[in-house]
Formats: sequence, C-alpha cells, structure tokens
Amino acid sequence: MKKKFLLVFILVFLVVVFSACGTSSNGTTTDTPTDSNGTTTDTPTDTQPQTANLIIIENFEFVPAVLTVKAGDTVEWQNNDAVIHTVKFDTFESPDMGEGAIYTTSFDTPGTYPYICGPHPYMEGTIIVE
Ligand SMILES: [Cu+2]
Repeated sequence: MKKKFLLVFILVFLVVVFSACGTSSNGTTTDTPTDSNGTTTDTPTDTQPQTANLIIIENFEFVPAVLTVKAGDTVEWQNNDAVIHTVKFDTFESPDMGEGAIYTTSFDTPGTYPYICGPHPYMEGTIIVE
C-alpha cells in the first residue's frame, strides 16, 4: 500500500514537472507585434460640429461641383489649395480664402445658384436649394 502510494506520488510529481517545463518553453517564444497597428485610430471630429453640406476646394475644383441642399441649410467651403480662391455668386462673393480657410453661408430661398471662383473664373459650381 505504501509503495503504491509513493509510486503514484512520484508519477504525479513527474507529470507536474514535465507539464511545467512544456508550458514555460512554449510561452517564451510567442511574440505579438500587432499592438503597434491597433493603437493609431484617433477621431478628432468630436470637437467640431459636422456639416453635411461641405464643399472642398482642391486642385482648382469645387468638390462636389453640384450640391443640393434644403432651404435654410448652411453650406461650407473649405480651401485645401495653397492659392487663394473665392466663392463668387451673382450677388455676393466670399472674402479671399487662403489655404485652410473656410467660408460659410446659408441659402433660404429655393432656386439654382451657380457660382465661380473670382480669381479663377473657370472654376464652376452650383448650389441647388430645394
Ligand atoms: Cu480659385
């Protein structure tokens, strides 16, 4: 009885020792370089109210060239070019817009409002107010 107990004890001891060796050798070889990819997503859009009616001025173009809005809506132009652009309608024109400048105006009356850029009249856009 005592001998059998001792044998079982030794067996259990050996199993524990071997399994411990096995896990330690496995655990030290696993590297996970995926952390650097997952930590770069920042969304700084919370600080500024989002305008759906945004027109980007880029490469001497209004994008989108034609924008349809609802009466009373605000429209925003953002100049991403390094040169000065303006937003020029028949009855009014924005101030000179340098790089990064934003011009905002609203449209209360339904209609079709074509516009150009003052310094570059070949730049054309249209606001359709419904
Ligand atoms: Cu221009």
